[in-house]
Amino acid sequence: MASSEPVAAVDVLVVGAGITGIYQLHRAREAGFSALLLEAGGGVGGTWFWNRYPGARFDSESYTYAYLFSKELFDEWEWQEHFAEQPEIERYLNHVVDRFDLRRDIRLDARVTAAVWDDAAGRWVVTTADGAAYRAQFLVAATGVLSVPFFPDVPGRDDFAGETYHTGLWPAGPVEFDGKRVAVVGTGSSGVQLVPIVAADAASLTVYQRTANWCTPLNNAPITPDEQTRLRAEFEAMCATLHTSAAGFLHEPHDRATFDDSDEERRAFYEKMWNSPGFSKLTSHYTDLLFDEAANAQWCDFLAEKIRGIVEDPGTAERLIPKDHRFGEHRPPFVTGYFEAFNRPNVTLVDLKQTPIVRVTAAGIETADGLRELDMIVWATGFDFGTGALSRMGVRGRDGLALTDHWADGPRTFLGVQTTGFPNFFFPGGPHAAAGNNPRYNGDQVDFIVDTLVYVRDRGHDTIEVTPDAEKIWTDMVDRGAERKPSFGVSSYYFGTNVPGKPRKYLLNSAGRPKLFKEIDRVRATDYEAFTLSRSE
Ligand code: NA7
Repeated sequence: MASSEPVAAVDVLVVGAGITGIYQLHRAREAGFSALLLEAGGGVGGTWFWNRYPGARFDSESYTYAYLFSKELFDEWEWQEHFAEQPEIERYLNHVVDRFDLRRDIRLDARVTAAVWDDAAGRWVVTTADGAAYRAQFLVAATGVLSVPFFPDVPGRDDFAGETYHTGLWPAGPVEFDGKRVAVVGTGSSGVQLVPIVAADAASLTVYQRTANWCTPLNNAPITPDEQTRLRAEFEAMCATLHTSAAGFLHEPHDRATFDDSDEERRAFYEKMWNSPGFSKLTSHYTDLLFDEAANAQWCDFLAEKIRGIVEDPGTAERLIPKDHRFGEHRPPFVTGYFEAFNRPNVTLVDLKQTPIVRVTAAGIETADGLRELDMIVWATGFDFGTGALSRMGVRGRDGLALTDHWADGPRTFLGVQTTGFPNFFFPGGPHAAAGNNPRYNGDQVDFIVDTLVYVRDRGHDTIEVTPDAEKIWTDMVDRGAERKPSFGVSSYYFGTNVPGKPRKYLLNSAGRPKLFKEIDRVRATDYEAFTLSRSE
């Protein structure tokens, strides 16, 4: 359809049917706005729609990642495991969409290709790939931070004659590994989740690792009937913790530093950490883990010893032990049977620092030590994090300003929700959001945005736009905070350094969720002085 006539005109247009966009649609409708959601995929779920590779699962506890806005919803959905797998997550998100009758306001297979602010009309004009146009007073891009898969620029990548996949674009149909010679390139969170599953079926699996990661056990388990009962009984207390915790988890923070304990006590504590679930290895660890090099090194030594204890081949074990960064400098992956997979006779680790990829050929991958013939290559090579989706959406604000030009040196935001020159445009869960359990702080941003839309409406305004000063203060705060060392994720995709040519800028909020809370409170207390509000006469 090529049309200048909008197919729909709404108060709030949401882009993206991931966990944030679904919540945004629900909240906007509840607040009395007409709303519509455009989603590029053929189903809802966002990250949990596209990342359907075998082994994809939460690294946050299922019930802490789930929506908390409805006790009824919480009561009726029984998560099967503490860390749910992708199919259950996708079922859950579909259930939410149906449960709250959201599907009638969701358009699937609607990829946004342009979003242009019409200043005279005070409306956004949003176009999808099929040429359909939509008009909206407010545009909310809930397009995610891990939604644009990154393929490395390896010579000959398209020449490969076998099957090719990316973990972040996994097909809905079955992918058979049985009897095949499979390569997995990349050992971030996605690659290390996939490896044990491929290893169990494939004739051979070659894992191409550029950087070893500090992987620790996820320690997943089914949720027992007793635990299900307790979760429901303690719902209010759980919400109180999740709504206020700095990282959005239930884990109890520890009150001791590494060298407060004797060697023996420390050893026992490390064992406890090794056996504890998911992110508690960061959030419940010694208080100085990320701030004291010697403390961090003690934990890394313990982890290296664990890896050596699991992986039978000493050379492979050494290659799997990170030598170039400390624990927490990369986002730590959590694993189930990852190190054990390397004890299988069909699994080989290739260290790309020793033998880099030369090219991909029709037959397989050629590294500095020769060609390995393959039937399948899986690129587990990550994403254009943070700004990837927003910079591909053709966003133009006041006076035709392109978002990509405004952000040429990295994102500029206030609270990670608005940017100057783009009136009535919001992007919850985008760059400069806090780090931790995503739905919690993305949900904080959605709640703030809905309150803001209500504020604009109730005071008879038409537009709201963050001032250049407020944008600068927040952006400078993020950039300065990220240079303090050691900080979380200092050498990782959090800085965009995995994508050639991308400016090195911190893409999360270095001050975390408490700062977001504080600044939202300040916005309210100062009657939105960080924003310019206007009405058309
Ligand atoms: P990540 O964590 O960005 O991991 C990508 C992996 O791909 C990582 O091991 C990279 O090595 C590797 N990579 C990237 N480019 C290349 C090239 N050119 N050659 C070889 N290897 C390469 O993405 P994931 O999908 O695993 O996880 C993303 C997030 O999803 C994760 O943090 C969770 O939040 C869920 P590198 O480390 O750059 O040397």
